[in-house]
Amino acid sequence: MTKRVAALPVSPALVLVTALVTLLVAACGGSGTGSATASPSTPGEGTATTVTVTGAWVRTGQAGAMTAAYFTLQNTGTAEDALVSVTASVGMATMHETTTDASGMTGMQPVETVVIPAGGSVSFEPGGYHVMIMGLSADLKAGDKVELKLVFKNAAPVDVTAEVRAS
Ligand SMILES: [Cu+2]
Repeated sequence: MTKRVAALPVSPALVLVTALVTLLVAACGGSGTGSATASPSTPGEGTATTVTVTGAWVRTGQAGAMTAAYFTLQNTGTAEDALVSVTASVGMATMHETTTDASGMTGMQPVETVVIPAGGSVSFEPGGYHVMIMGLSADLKAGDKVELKLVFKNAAPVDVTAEVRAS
C-alpha cells in the first residue's frame, strides 16, 4: 500500500504514535506467545518418578479366551508419568479403555499410553481403563496368580502379582 501518505514528510508526532502502537502490539504478542511457549518441565533422565501399583486382579477366564486385568496406579513423584505398556504371563496384553457414546452404546478401544499426573492416581477398573489379555494360555480360576509387568515412560518397570477372582 504505497499511497500518497507514505510520501508525506513524517512528523515527530506520527513517529511517536507509531512507536506506541508498535509497543502495544509487541506487548500483546509477547504475552500470548510467552504463555504458549512456556514449556512444561519435561521429565527426563534424572527425574525421580515413582509409581506404585496396588489392588491388581485379573478376572477368571477360559483357555483361549480373553479376560481383563485391573489395578490402581499411584504416582508419588513430582513429575507426570505414563503407563506405556503391560505384559502378562498368561496371554497377550493390551491397554484398553471402555467408553460409552451419547446413545449409551458401550465399546472399547486400545490406548497407547495412560498418563498419571504428578501426585495423582489412575484406576483401571471395570467400565474404564483395563488391560485386555487375549489368548489365555490356560484356564484362570479364582485364586490363581498372574504376573504382570508394567512399563512406564519414566519410572522403573513394576512387576506385580495379580490375584485371579470372579469380580
Ligand atoms: Cu478391552
